[in-house]
Amino acid sequence: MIHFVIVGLLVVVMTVLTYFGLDAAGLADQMHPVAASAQSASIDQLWHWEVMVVSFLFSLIVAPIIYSLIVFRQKKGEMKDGEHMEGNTNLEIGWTVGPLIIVVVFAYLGAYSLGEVRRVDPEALVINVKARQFTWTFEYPEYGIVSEELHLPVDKQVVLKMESADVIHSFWVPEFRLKQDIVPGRVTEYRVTPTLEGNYKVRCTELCGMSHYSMEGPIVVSSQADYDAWIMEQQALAAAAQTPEGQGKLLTVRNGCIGCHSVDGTPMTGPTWFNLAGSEVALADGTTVIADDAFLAESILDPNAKIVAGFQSPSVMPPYALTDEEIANLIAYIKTLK
Ligand code: HEC
Ligand SMILES: [Cu+2]
Repeated sequence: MIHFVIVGLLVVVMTVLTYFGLDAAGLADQMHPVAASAQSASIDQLWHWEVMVVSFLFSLIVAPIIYSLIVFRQKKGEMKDGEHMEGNTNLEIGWTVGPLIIVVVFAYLGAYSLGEVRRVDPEALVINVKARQFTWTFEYPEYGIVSEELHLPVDKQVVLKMESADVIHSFWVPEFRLKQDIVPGRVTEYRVTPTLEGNYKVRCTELCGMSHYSMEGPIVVSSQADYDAWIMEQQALAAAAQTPEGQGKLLTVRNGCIGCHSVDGTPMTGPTWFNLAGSEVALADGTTVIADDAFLAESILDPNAKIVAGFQSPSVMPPYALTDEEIANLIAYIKTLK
């Protein structure tokens, strides 16, 4: 009997030590980045209970093993076999019912948390998200705005309707605690109510190609007033972009070109557009070509037709089906980059 009491105490002590050890190592509650959404509360709570139960189960197994190894080891000169035992009904009932209760309780907590996370606000702000290698584009259908930054008003539910232009991506904002895959051919939803003003980042968490690591986008959660001001500013910018060059610039955001091409000479996945128009471009096959309108148009419509020297063949750039007018606007814009 005394053994049970001692082991019981050891389990309790070890549970506490394991929990605080995990916490100190940044694996329990302290690990989290700041919680910035209404949805994070129930998720953090669930995680908290899971780490507690994990600490207890770990101790429940390890403490008796270590205790038995030390206390019941074979004494010097002792040659007998151990006592023979067969079955223990109480133990079997215990290890069936105990885990059953834990699983049922966590199923309940999990379902509760999922319900909280999915709770629909019919007034939610709708934003369309386009994910493509390797950029995020956010479209505000109510306002006719397209942006590379996701601006959200605080304390208002937003539903992101997300689509992929190519492969599977995943929308993850650690501070919001939620993550959702984006699968080609489907629209997936991500519902969140930001509760803390600040700057965050969306990261793609689905390995989606060469520059997956750089598939990040800024998120700004601000007061309703700042959000409204941003919307007005974006609307003004969109109105000012009625020139071919302006339209072209918008197209480079909308189509994710700037995820691979810089406009200021910075090296990225693709060649920079800075000083590109009219220049002599060395190609992978050893020849050169002048970057005139025809070359630029061909490069956009059929990237594999001519590969720029120093880049992979086949090209990592996807072919774009754009209208003649869109191509002309893009070229007009690229020509301004000097
Ligand atoms: C996934 C990355 C990626 C995206 C997105 C992308 N490109 Fe490219 N692009 C490249 C790479 C890599 C090359 C060089 C290889 C080649 O010639 O195809 C290239 C080449 C080009 C060239 C050839 C000339 C040069 O030196 O830059 C043009 C023009 C161009 N891209 C325009 C565009 C436009 C316009 C878009 C958007 C509609 C776009 N690209 C989207 C990666 C990309
Ligand atoms: Cu991705």
